[in-house]
Amino acid sequence: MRIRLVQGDITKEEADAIVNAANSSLLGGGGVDGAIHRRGGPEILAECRRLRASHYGKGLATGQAVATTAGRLPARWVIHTVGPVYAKSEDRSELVASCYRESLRVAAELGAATVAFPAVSAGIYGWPLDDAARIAVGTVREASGPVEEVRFVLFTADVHQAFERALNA
Ligand code: AR6
Repeated sequence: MRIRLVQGDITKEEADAIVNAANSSLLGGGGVDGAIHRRGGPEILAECRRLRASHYGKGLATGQAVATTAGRLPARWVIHTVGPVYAKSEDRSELVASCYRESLRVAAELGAATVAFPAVSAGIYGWPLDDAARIAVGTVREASGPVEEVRFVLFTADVHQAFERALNA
């Protein structure tokens, strides 16, 4: 699996699949989730509602991932995953790793060769950047499967630098 770092807006990324740092409701929110729904249009939310009704009445569990089409986005699919909220009192890093692994598993099922990830849990959910980057890079490095390229699309310079440090470590 080739790993690339990009600083930019994931909603503009031409990848087979882009990953959304969603919440368990699957009904949208702020951050990258808000940007994906805004730019992708109402079809993504309509599909999320259908998924909720058919499979996730209680919400999508933290660490899991599920795909919809990508509406008006240049990608073909959006893979929605739910990262954990950061907590000092408890080590939830395995749940962050699970987001990357499960998203890659869903991507493989879809036949996606290129997958773009944001820094899951590193925004509103409060994860320290270096820690979030280390888990993301470490998990993808250990992953195997048919996905050919993973692109980390980092919105701001500080997150991009944290991922650079993790990649060079
Ligand atoms: N492209 C790429 N990355 C982005 C973009 C974008 N367009 N916009 C923001 N980021 P966050 P979380 C970065 O908060 O911490 C939502 O309300 C952002 O700078 O989007 O997992 C959901 O509904 C940060 O580095 O996700 C959940 O309730 C990274 O994406 C909650 O936030 C993740 O920040 C999830 O929180």
